[in-house]
Amino acid sequence: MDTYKIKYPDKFFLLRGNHEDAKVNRVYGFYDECKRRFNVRLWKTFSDCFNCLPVAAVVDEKIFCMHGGLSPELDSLNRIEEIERPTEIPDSGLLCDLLWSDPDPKIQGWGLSDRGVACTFGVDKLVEFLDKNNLELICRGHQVVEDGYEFFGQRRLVTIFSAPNYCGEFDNAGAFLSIDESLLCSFELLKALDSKARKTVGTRASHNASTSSQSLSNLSKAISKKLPRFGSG
Ligand SMILES: [Mn+2]
Repeated sequence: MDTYKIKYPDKFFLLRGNHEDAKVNRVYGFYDECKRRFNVRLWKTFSDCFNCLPVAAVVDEKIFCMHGGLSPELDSLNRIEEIERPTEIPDSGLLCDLLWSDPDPKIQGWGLSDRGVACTFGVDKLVEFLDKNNLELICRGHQVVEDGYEFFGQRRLVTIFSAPNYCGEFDNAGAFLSIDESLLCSFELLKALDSKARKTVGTRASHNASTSSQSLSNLSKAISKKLPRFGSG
């Protein structure tokens, strides 16, 4: 991914996730992999790079993207521009929430996260924030979802998870979202291997690379042009 950024700096954009943080990836494998394949200095260089990564993006003024989700401290997008970089990810506050929070269909307002860090938010907070800021959709990751993508809150938020069979322990499909110039959204799916196939090839499974688009055309009737619509790709 970093190589793409170097090769196409004006056309390729990476956002920071909660694992782009030395405290976290020291423990969850990235440090060990750097050390095993190269050296600890490389891991430190990556950490410096991660501390500079942007934390959110807006596609065509309508689709708000981040890794985790909303924050009670986020009243407008300007708050994000005030975050100074480079920075580590603090244990609480706006930056922490953007990279760690999750939607929760069972609550209203803000809730405590089972993760023990950041918060959860209900549909009410989602709709309130989007409407106030003239945005249509939040696009985020951070949670394994069975089909690779999953809607929340009347399709005002979508969770996208691109790694099929996450860690070799889940049967989830992977997905990525394509958005065309008219903001027509379509999902490309990476199918999960079933457990039998996974056993045969082991955890370094090469996944069925064929992708298929998912038709979600019923939404496109309701929304006018130049707003995010979900259709067949
Ligand atoms: Mn995450």
